[in-house]
Amino acid sequence: MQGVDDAWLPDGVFRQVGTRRTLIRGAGPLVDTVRREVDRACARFGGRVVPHGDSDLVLELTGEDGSEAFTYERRDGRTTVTASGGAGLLHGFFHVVRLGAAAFEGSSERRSHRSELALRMLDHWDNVAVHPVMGQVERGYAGGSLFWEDGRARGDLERVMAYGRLLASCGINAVAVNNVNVHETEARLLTDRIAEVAAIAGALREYGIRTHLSVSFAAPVVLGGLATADPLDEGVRAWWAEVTGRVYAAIPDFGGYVVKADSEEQPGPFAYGRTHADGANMLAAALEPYGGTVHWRAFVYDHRQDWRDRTTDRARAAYDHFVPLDGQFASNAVLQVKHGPMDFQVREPVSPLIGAMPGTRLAVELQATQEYTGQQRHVCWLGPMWSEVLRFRPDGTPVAELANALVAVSNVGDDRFWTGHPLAQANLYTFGRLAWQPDADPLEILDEWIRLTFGPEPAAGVRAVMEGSWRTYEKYTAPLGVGFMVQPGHHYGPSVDGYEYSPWGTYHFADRDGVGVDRSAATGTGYAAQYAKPWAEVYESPETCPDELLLFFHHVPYGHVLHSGKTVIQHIYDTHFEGVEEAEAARRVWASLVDLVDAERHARVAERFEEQLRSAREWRDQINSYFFRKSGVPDARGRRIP
Ligand code: GCW
Repeated sequence: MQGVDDAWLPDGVFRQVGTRRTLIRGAGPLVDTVRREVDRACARFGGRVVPHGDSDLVLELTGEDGSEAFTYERRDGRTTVTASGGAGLLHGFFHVVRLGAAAFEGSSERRSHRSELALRMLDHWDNVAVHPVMGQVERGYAGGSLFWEDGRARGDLERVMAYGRLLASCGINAVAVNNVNVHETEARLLTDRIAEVAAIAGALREYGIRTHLSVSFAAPVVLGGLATADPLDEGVRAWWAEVTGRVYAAIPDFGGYVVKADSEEQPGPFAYGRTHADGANMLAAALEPYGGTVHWRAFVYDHRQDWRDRTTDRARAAYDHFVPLDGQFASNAVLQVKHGPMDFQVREPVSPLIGAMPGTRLAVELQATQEYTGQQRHVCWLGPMWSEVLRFRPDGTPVAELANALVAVSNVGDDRFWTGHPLAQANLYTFGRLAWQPDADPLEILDEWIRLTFGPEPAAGVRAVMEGSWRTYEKYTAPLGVGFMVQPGHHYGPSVDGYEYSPWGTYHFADRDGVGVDRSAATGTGYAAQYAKPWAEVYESPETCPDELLLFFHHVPYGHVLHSGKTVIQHIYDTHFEGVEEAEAARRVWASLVDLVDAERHARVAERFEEQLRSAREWRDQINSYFFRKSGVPDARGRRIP
């Protein structure tokens, strides 16, 4: 598409398919999509689609059961993909594309590929109307919305289709098209504006992506004119049933609703003395006849707490609210839990809610949009963090196996590079690939993304810039899992005490003697006891708690010695100096790639690096000065702390 970056699908990636003879068998909308893709590649590179006979590549649909699985094999000089569902054929096609030349060399046994997680979804926090404080995309760092423009769904859906193509090629199969904070205009998407959602759904469907919608729990009152939104009220239930019927009339393969209720001012069942299970189940009942699902978010906490009150702990909230409801949720209600107990910090423990509700379907929510990880001005590849989350075993079983769905808050907008920072595309890609195969090595995914996006020449340099970027970011920002210390409101840049005396429940409690939050059961908020063994014990004591989470779980003196052998205060100084040095080194590597990367992409990243460096130094100096002034302990290495 003119003027828009082709991300990890530049033309060259299709060369191998495009120079060969391909036989396509089967019929259906997604087979048509595959055929279009192959035709396009052949038009560019001189191969052709053959109706029968000799071929290098066979793409065969053997049925239509909706499955996303496919088989792949190479034998006697021919590569064959079969699938029993159109989506499977599409995934198989992109598998061949990703393999490149390797798909047409040697031989490989027939192997079946299927996604670990049935639902791999992006939640867009897009508003239709530009919000006065949050802008069009809440926590968006890539321009305006891809879906909504000038107060309505885009007329030209070519870009949306190109987006669907990118998503399908990395394995994503669902998108929620509006913000979970549902404002007045957006509430209407459910009813009188459903045709706009249907238009977007039509474009995404071309690539096998299902559309979901965030709805307001108060819709029966706000849109329906009812006196109540009580989930047990018959009139309310009938209203939802009827409205949902109309949604499905417009979008037959509609995925379902996403709901943020009783959270940060959004309406919910508490107003009627009902539980979250009552609320979710009402919507589940409305969706059930059509096979839809409600994603009910567990991000429920008191955002008006008194900072003087040391007994309330925001980290405890989701578990305390939801665990007592285990077993009460309908089978098409999915509890959507943020991966950490707080809010997408650069380092958090895995939420203790994950694994604690065996009788409830679970979606784990990640944040691709870099709200707390550099806002797409800093390079911060999140693959290693997400992989750690997915591999974590709360109680023997890894998170990826406990979850039914993996969701990420999208980092995409109408920016020509999709994600503002071109290297942030890797987060989108990594999310899709990890959701498909959660035990994949994230570094292999990164290499794959680099190879597709940049080709071989700059690969080693790009890898050097990106592979450690999350840990680098962690080093120069809030230390040892303590979190926040960001500017209130927009959350960019340092402000150590920015939230310290606020109602948001995100404190670090630094004083002249020490820092951190005591979440032990023995002397603190008891949060550590929300975990099953062994974690409850591991986190309970500063002796066994992993260094990187120490200040999340414990308030310790500055002289406390970490497992690394350093004191907490020296760790703070050292990591902050190192983090900036690492960012400086990454910038130099990027500069050296100038002749190996296309000019515009190179320039955009180079420009972002200037800001990253400025900001990283700001972080280093504020954090180091703050803790030097509080503690009075000098840097053992005598470096200058302003
Ligand atoms: O992290 C916070 C964000 C809010 C967001 C909220 C949520 C959509 O600062 O902007 O609102 O989380 O996840 O609901």
